[in-house]
Amino acid sequence: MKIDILTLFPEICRAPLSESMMKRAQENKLVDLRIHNLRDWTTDKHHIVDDAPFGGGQGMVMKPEPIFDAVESLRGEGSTVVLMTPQGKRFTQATAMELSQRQHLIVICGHYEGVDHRVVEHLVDLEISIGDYVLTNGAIAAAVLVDATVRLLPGVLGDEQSALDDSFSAKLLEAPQYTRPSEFREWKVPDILLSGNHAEIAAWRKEQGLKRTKENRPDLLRE
Ligand code: JBZ
Repeated sequence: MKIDILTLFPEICRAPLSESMMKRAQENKLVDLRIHNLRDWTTDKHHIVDDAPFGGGQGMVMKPEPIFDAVESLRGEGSTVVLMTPQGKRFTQATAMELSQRQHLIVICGHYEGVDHRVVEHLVDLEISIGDYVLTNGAIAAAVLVDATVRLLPGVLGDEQSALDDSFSAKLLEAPQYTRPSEFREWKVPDILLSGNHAEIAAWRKEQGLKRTKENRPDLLRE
């Protein structure tokens, strides 16, 4: 899979996508990830990427020309153009699974107050938001989307089973985990986990997962 990220702040995406599993996915050629500075597609002397909104209002809006030029220079037959925006559809595990089937993603990061709407109307295939909270910067959202998508590519996870085992694929939260020491500051690990009885451990985990889901994410049980 090929992924191009377009942002005014490439360093914000670079670090989180250059470690651990994402690093290995790139080294193993499972994903070809390129992070571009949108300013590279400006043609004016001052490399201007934003301007005041028509109709008035606070802040600045991203100009369409560098975004169109960048996407048109990068896109091909199998490209999907995604815009990270608070006005987008909510990103879920199902979205990550769909995106992981695409050949080529071009991810445009929103900055400032937003992007000229002609980008949405005439260039973008999907408008996506990672959640209902306010970010200053679409590059943070893009790093989240790319991480969640790339880890689903065949060969990226060490254990092929672990993608299917995850909370949001199973629609139930995971049970608590413990490691050594079995006693820490007088707090003991549940006896059952030290018992070696795998059937009872599995039943305990199921029950604990359900309990946590009821407490923390009752919305998952109503879906
Ligand atoms: C996103 C203006 O640029 C932004 C600002 C916030 C923001 C995005 C882009 S994308 N939040 C999200 O996915 O939640």
